[in-house]
Amino acid sequence: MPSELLDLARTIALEAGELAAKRRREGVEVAATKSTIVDVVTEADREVERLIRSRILDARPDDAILGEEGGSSSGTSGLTWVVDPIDGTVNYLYGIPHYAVSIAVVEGDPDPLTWTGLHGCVLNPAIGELFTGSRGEGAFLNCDAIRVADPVPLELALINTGFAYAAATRAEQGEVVTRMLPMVRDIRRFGTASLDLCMVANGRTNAYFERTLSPWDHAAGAIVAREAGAVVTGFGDAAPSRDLILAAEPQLAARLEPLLIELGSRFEI
Ligand code: LIP
Repeated sequence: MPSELLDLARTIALEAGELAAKRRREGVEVAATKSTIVDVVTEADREVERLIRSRILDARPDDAILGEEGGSSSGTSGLTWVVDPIDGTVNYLYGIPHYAVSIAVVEGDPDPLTWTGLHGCVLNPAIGELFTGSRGEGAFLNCDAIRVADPVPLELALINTGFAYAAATRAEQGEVVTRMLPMVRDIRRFGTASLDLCMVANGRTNAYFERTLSPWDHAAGAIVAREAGAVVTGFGDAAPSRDLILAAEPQLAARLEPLLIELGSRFEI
C-alpha cells in the first residue's frame, strides 16, 4: 500500500510536470497577485493544480487535499495530499529552469506541526529531476539513492535560504543573512523551497533554512531530506512550520539552530 501511494504521487507529478513545462514553452503571464504585488500566480499554477486534484480524487476519493491555489478539501481516510502545483512560481514566470511540482502524502491533521509525512515527490520538469522519499524507505533522485553531504564545519558550509514576499520580513531576513555570510562558505537563494530541501538531501548544499513557508512549500521536500539523513526541524523541538524550517546534516543542524537564534532570526512574523 505505501508504495502504491508513492507510485501514484510520482505518476501524477510526471503528468503535472509535463503540463507545466508545456505551458512554460507556450509563454507564461501573471494571472493575479496574492499576499503582495510580488507574490504571483499564473494560469498554469491553477490549471496544473486542477489536474493534480482531479487525478487524486479519481484514485483516492476518501483522501483530503491541501493545495496552494485551491485550498483544502476534507476526507475520511486520515490522509491528506499536500500539493504545490508549481513551487518557484517566480522562476517559472521568468523562464528560469528551476521550479517544481511538489506532492506529499501526510497522515493526521493537515498541520505541519503535528502531521506525519509519509511520502514526498518533488519534480523539476525543466531538467527531469524527480526526488522521492517515503518514511523509513530512503530517498531517491530518479532511480539513485541519495544522502546528505558529510559533516562540515560551519565555515565550510554552503547554505541555501529563501525570503518571504513581504518587504518588512525580507528586511529582517536580509539582516540575518548579512550576519551569517562572513561565517560560512557562501549563501545561495535558488527560489524554490521544495527543491532547496532536495538540494540538502543529495548533498548539493550543506543546509537550508527559511521562515514564513506555507505547508505545501515544504511538505514533500521535508520527507525527501529526512529520508536522506537530514535533520529537518523548526526552532527547538518544534516540527518545521511557517515559523522555521531548518534542514541539514545532523551535526551542522545542531550548530545552526542556536546560531540562527543568536543572529536574530527569531523576529516576529
Ligand atoms: C515560494 C518558494 C520560494 C520561497 C517563497 C515562496 P511559490 O513558493 O518556494 O523559494 O522563498 O517564500 O514560498 O510562491 O513559488 O509557490
